This record gives sequence, structure tokens and C-alpha cells, in this order.
Amino acid sequence: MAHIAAALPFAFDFPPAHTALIVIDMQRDFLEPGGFGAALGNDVTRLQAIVPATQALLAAARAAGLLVVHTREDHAPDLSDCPPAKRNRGAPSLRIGDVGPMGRILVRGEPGAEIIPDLAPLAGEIVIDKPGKGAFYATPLGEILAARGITHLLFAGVTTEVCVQTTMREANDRGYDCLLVEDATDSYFAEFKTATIAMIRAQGGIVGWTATTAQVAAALSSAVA
Ligand code: TIU
Repeated sequence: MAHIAAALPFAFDFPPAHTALIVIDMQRDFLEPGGFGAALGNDVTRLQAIVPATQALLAAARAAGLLVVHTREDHAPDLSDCPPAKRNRGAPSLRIGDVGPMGRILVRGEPGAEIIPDLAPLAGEIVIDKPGKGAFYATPLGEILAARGITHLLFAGVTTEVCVQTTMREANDRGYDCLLVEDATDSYFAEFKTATIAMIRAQGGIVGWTATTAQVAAALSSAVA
């Protein structure tokens, strides 16, 4: 069992053999200029700051033999899995499926939909393509985790209050104990990251726990089977 005494709102215990690290949507479309995040009017450069911590978290998870899952928010080239309500919302400079500098916005197989090279999945790691904000909706993620006996989930990625929080809430309702790694997630809005971390661990951990990459790594390296 691995133990994080300083997790909030109270200590978090997790069995590494039954724990997965889920890295949400660390794609060029969200982190680089010219992609989906920028088309929505966001300053995407601030998300780059979590790349080193996310690399360290991945290294710790891989060294401990955790199941590693990467997700990508993207759509089929014919947009058959993109509800018109999602594509037509608001007034972005480019809509999902439009051609931008990294290919078609948020379309599977295009350069912008790829995970950034610094966090590229290793051979054998699971990559989930998801049409929604939550990674359980319209994907095989639930079946994959169940088949491997996963009971605990560690979360990283972007953006904290959109795809990360949605997925963490989906997971919480499905009975997983969930922990958000605070320094390996970020939002385009600093105040939304702060608020999301606070609301996750409020009310006795109503959605789950939070801790830092260093705390997770230390717990994994000193875990006893
Ligand atoms: N816009 C925004 O903050 N996020 C998303 O649209 N998707 C994810 O969070 N991945």
C-alpha cells in the first residue's frame, strides 16, 4: 500500500497494483498556439508550466508499474461524434473540424490532436480518444479499468475545471477513489484551478483528494506490497 499522509482533506492510501494514472488531454490543441484552446480565446502558454511536473509524475508512475492511461479529446474526421451543440457554441476563431495551423481542429489523427512530444505515451500505454469532456462518456475506459481491477485513480492534465474535473466526477460516481495531482494540472484561468482543487476536497473529500507530484512520488517509492 502507498500512503500520502499530507494529502487533503486527509491521508490517502492506494494500492499501486490497483491504481491507474490518468493524464488528461495534454494535446497540442490545448497547449500550443493555433489549436482549439487558442481558438476559444485562451492564452495557452500558461499550461506549459505543468509539463515538468507531469513528466516527473509519469516517471514515478512508470517506475512503480502503475497502469498509465492518456486521454485525447478529439473527434472522427466526419464529426459524426461531435454534437452540433458542441461545434456551434459561441464564436471561436476556428470551430472543431476547421483547418488551422496544426491541421483540423480537434480531429483525430491531425497534428493538433496529438499528445505533446514531452509527454508522449510509451508503447503499451493506453490512449483513450474521447468526444466529450469526461473520459468515461462514449469510451471503453470503464471496461478497461474494470478488466484490470483498478480501484484508485490519480489525475493530471488539462484543463482542471473542464476535462479533468468532469472525468474525476464521473470516476467518483463509478466508485473509484480519486486523487488530483495539484501541480500536474492547470487551467486557462488561475482562479478556476484554485476553486476546483478546493471544491474537490471540500465536504470531507466530496469528489476526492489532492496532493503534489512529490508526495505521490515519495509514496510510490516507499510503498510496500
Ligand atoms: N476549454 C477548456 O478549458 N477545456 C476543454 O475544452 N477541454 C479540456 O479540458 N480537455
